Amino acid sequence: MRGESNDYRVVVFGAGGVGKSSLVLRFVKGTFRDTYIPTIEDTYRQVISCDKSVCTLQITDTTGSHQFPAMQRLSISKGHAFILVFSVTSKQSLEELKPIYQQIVQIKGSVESIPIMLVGNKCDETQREVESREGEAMAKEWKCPPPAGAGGHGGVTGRGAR
Ligand SMILES: Nc1nc2c(ncn2[C@@H]2O[C@H](COP(=O)(O)OP(=O)(O)OP(=O)(O)O)[C@@H](O)[C@H]2O)c(=O)[nH]1
Ligand SMILES: [Mg+2]
Repeated sequence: MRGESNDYRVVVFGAGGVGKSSLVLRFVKGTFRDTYIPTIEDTYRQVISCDKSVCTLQITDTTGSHQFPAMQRLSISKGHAFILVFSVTSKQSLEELKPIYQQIVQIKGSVESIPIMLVGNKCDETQREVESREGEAMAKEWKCPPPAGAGGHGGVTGRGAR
């Protein structure tokens, strides 16, 4: 966790409908819904204990539509860590993460000290377009930790985050 301020901001990016809000709501409220309500932008605050101190974790759930580039830039500037979500049912959704990653690199200067996690969601679906190894290759290229959930535990949304 970051030093003095104890305020830690995580931003969730990804194409429309990949399941960003589902992941965030599962984490924050423990719920899952089947209905799809597109997000403009939502922020959740949680007070958590980390390394024996109390921190405020602020999670920003962004829009998957590319209508608000200024909001995207602002979220990147303010963010300390990033979760990049794609759906394993859509190769396009993995492609759409590339310009977002590039913009993080551009705005932050260097991503060496910035935690970035790649999440392949909807792995419960049978119509797969992205294989695990493709996600893993992308994670390696971007120096992210291995894709979340790899190793076979239950998933994050309660459906199929991996
Ligand atoms: N099968 C399956 N469906 C999921 C999963 N996660 C989310 N969904 C469904 O996918 C749809 C879109 O989920 P959202 O979480 O709203 O997607 P989003 O990325 O926040 O979309 P935007 O806010 O428009 O960018 C909803 O109908 C969810 O129920 C999953 O792991 N598996
Ligand atoms: Mg959403």
